[in-house]
Amino acid sequence: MKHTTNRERSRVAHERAKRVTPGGVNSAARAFGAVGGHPIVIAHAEGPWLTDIDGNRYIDYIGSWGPMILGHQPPSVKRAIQAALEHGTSYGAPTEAETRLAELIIEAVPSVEMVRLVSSGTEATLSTIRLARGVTGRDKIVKFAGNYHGHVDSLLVSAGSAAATLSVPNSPGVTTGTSQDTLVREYNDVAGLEATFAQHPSSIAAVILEPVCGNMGCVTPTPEFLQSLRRLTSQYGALLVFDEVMCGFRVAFGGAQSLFQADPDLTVMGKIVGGGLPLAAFGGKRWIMEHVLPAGKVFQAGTLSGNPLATAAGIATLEALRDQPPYELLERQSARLAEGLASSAQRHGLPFQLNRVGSMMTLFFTDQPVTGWETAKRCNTQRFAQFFWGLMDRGVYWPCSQFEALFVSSQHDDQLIDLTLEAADEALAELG
Ligand code: KE4
Repeated sequence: MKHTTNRERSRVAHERAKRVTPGGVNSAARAFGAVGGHPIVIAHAEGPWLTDIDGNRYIDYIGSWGPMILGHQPPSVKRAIQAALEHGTSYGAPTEAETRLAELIIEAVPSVEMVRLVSSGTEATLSTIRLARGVTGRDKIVKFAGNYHGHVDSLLVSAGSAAATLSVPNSPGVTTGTSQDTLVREYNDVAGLEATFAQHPSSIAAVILEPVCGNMGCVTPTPEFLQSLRRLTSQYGALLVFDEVMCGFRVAFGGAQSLFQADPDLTVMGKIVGGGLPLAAFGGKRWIMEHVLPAGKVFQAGTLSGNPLATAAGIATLEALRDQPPYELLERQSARLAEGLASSAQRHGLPFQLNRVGSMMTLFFTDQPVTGWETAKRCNTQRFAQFFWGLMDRGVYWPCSQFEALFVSSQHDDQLIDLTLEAADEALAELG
């Protein structure tokens, strides 16, 4: 595998960026904090490829942290954005495209009857938490360690993703007053959840989780856990919120809830639904959503909500996923990648776990099954960092943290999977 090690222009660009932007990045998740070195600065992306400003090409397994399920610059999405651009970029007034996208989301996601569009996953989850509290008149929220729901104050408690990666699961600036209403439990811990509801029988507004977790690395819920979530929230009058920002439209067109035949009250969506542009959404049962202002009294608003370019990208993406579903191809390619990684790690005598749901997966460097944060946090993150750079030097761009998922796109063909496995085998051999 060709070695890519000259990244001088990226290094200089990052030094310049650090003078004007905290850490030289506009999202902490990109800072390479867990793997050392400096981020690579991107010049171009097309299909499954990223090209950095030093001219190095990488097979991309981040896909912008999930949105690029069709690869970069899918022609139909690009055309839709260009066509929308002819009519302007933002009006601050309703458009038919917003209704069209809402109708597509309702068609795709089984439990969703009504939708509000926003500009980021964080905005979608904070609006959903406010709605749950407004509808139930209750204060407490249950979340799970290692789950990340964006940088919402009340949910930045034992959070995953960059919060876990950079060891600030409880960020400075989140007040005691805010976090006191957030109850944190271990993912997949049914007894813990039962005890929580028994302790707080009438003050829990909602339980929020990633129904397929990506933000402590990929972790799947047990059937018992999923059933207990619905049983307990219904029994105690709390709302069940699926944060499908990452797994929505990813693990299936209808997201994790369609895969698991689950029936949440509210669903948070993002990433894929915006086709790579800033758009997210929250939706759910009509009787709940009709509490959102101006239909109801729970405040929610946003200058760029339902932005014409972003709705065009979202519509084109969801129509592509609906009309030419890539999920069988994604399953085939992802299974090949996972099997290849596992046999390489085995051959090199490395303790590992590989968790996968469809085209999102994580290779954990640990000898015990990863079922929640208590097990995820025991991974060998130094070994992960070495593996990351071994791949990077061989032209494969992996998530820059053990506590993230990687994503396969419809553009990752057999040849690219083979090239990836060749690079991974060499990188794993170096870890022994
Ligand atoms: P954004 O505000 O980043 O659009 O969405 C927040 C969010 C909410 N819920 C889930 C399940 C998520 O995964 C995310 C964002 N995911 C991270 C990556 N793990 C985004 C990367 C970043 O923060 O730059």
